[in-house]
Amino acid sequence: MLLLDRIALREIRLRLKEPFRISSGIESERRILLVELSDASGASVWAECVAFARPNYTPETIDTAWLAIREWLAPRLLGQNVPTAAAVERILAENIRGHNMAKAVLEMGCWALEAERDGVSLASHLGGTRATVPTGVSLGIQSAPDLLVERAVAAVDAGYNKIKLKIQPGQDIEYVRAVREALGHEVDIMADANAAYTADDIDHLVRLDEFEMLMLEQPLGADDLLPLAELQRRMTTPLCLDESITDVKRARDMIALGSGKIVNIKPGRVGGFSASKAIHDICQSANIPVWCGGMLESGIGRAYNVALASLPNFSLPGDLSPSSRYWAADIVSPEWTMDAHGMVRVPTDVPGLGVTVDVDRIESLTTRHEELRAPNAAVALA
Ligand code: OSB
Ligand code: MG
Repeated sequence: MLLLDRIALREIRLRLKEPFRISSGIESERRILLVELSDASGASVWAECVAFARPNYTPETIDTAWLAIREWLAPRLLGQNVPTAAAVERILAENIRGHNMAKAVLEMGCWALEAERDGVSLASHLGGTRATVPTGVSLGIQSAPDLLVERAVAAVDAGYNKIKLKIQPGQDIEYVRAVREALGHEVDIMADANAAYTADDIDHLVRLDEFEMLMLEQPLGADDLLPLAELQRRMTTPLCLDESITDVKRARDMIALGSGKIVNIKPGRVGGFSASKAIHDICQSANIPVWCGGMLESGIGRAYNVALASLPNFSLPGDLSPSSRYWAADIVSPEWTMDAHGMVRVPTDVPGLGVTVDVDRIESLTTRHEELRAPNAAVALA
C-alpha cells in the first residue's frame, strides 16, 4: 500500500554545457520539472518529468505537465489507497488521455518509493539483471560535418559504445559519410531524424544504407507507421522507433506492420515503468532489441533510466551519458559516470535511486514551487 500525502512540484533551470540541436529545435538551458513524492510514513523520493519547454518532441511541455499533475493526476493519488506502484498506470489512465510524461513522473516516483520502503534498489525492484549497462552518445546537429567528426572521434576515444548523430533534411548524407569515413567500420554509428522526413523522402533515405549504420531512428512522423513499414521494406538498415511508440499497443502495431526492428524506450514518453516493462517484454518475445533513450535528464531522471536499462532485453547501448557531458555540476551525488569502456554501473547496493539528491542546490536553482496535499491529510494520516 502507498499512501501519498504530499506531492511537491519544482521547476529548476540547468544550463547545458553545449546547446543541443535536433531537427525540431535547439535546447540551451534545460527547464526541468522535479517532483517530490512523500508518503504518510515520512518517506519521500524525487522524480523528474522529462517534458521540454516547447512541444517540439511530443505535444507535452513542462507547463502542460504541471497543469495535468495539479488538476487531474495528483488528486488521483493524494490521500488515496494506492495498492502498488504497478497499479498506478491504470489509476492515472482512466478517462485521462495522453499526458504521458506527466503521468510517468508520478508513476515512476511510486516505483522508487516502493523500492525505498522495501529496502531494495530501484533496478532490482523493476526486475533488472545487469550490474553495468553500456552507454552511447547522442551528438546534436552541428553547423558543418567536420565539427561533427571532431565530436564523434572524441566520443569514441572516451569509450562510448554507440555514436548517434542527429540529422535533418539538408544535413544528413554528407554528415553520416564524414563520420563513417573518420571512424571506420568497427564503430557502431546510427542516425536520429526526430521525425523530420516524410514519405516523399523515402528514395533519399534509402541512400543511408551505404553507411551500414546500426539503425536509423525515427526518420518519419510519429503516426507514420505505414510509410515507416514501406521504408523498412526498402532499407536494409534497421529502423528504430522513438516518438512513434507511445504505448504497448503501438509497439505491437510496429511489430505486426514491420514499421521497425528496434525500439527506443523512454519511460517518460510511454507513461512510466509499467508501460516500459510491457514494451520490453513484448519486444523480447518478438526478438526486437530495445535500448533506453534519453531526454537530457538531470541525475535524477538518469537514475530511473539506468535502473530500467538493467532489464535483460535492453541489449543495445542506451543514451545514458555521464552527468559531465551535460552539466557543469549535476544535482545528485555521486554524479553519473562511465568507465573507459563506456559502461555505467547500476547502483544495486543502495535502496531506491542509488544517488543522493542535492536538495540545497535544487532549492537554489528553483524558479517555481507548488505543494499539493491530500485534501484531508489529517484523516489520511489517522
Ligand atoms: O530523440 O532521443 C531523442 C534529446 C532531445 C530530444 C530527443 C532526443 C534527444 C536525445 C538526447 O537524443 C539523448 C540524451 O539524453 O543524451
Ligand atoms: Mg530519438
